[in-house]
Amino acid sequence: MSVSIEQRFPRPSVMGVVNVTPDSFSDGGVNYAPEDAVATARRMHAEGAAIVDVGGESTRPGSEGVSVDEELRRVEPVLEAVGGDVPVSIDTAKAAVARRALELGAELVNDVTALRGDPKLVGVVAEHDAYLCLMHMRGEPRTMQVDPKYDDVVSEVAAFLYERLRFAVGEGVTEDRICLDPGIGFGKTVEHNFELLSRLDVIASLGRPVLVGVSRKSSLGRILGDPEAKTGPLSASLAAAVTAYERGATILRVHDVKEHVEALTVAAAVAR
Ligand code: HH2
Repeated sequence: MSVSIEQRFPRPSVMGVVNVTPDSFSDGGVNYAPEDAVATARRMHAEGAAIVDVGGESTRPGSEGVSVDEELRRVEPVLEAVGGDVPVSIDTAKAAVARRALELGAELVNDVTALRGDPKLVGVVAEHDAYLCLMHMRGEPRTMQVDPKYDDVVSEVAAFLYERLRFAVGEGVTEDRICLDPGIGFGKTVEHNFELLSRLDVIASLGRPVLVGVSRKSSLGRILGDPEAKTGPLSASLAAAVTAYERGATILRVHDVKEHVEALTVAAAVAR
């Protein structure tokens, strides 16, 4: 019997971010060398991360993609070194990268394209019975922040996630392996992002666990008064994570694991 994603990740669980990239918006380059990424992954696990999300392609606004070979070159040595002792998720939209990661012990595939990027990815997830995160993104990273518009961002994101959930299940992924993510910062203004966080219960009412990645995102810096901010500080990230948890988030994707585990432990004690 496989373990459902709800059982595997009790509310709240922390996902640590390890970007094996030279250009991520949030931690650009600090984990680009495999030995640094491995050390970060081990530290995050020791600090209480339920899983560590390893990615080899930046999706920051304006970024271009990287090739399969380059993405594999970045993530493979990290997965080889930690696979087995640190629970790992692979942040990729590419079937070949996901397949290799799952062979090396990854448990979850985190696809920011919600299975629209590579038609072969859904089959890889189904075949390995992996956990899957489906995220909402409007457009693609290169252009997504160019004047995003919605009539009602929350109902449009919810409808999209519901459609992608039905697609994944129709293609053979077990429903209880799937979580959903509103995609904070992916084709959204500051107002859209805060409305999604504020009405996260609508996304949670789709019946699947909700993952939220708001850590260090530019909307946090902008709400604090800098209209040009590219990132947001830790204090703001913690407030956003705790309030997302209170509105139904299960998994919080974060860069500062220790601080988020501490904040969420307190929030959970209050919620109980
Ligand atoms: N955000 C980023 C990347 N992957 N995956 C999910 N499920 N949800 C998110 O909100 C999310 C994500 C962007 O953050 P980061 O990894 O720090 O930066 P970059 O894409 O520049 O590597």
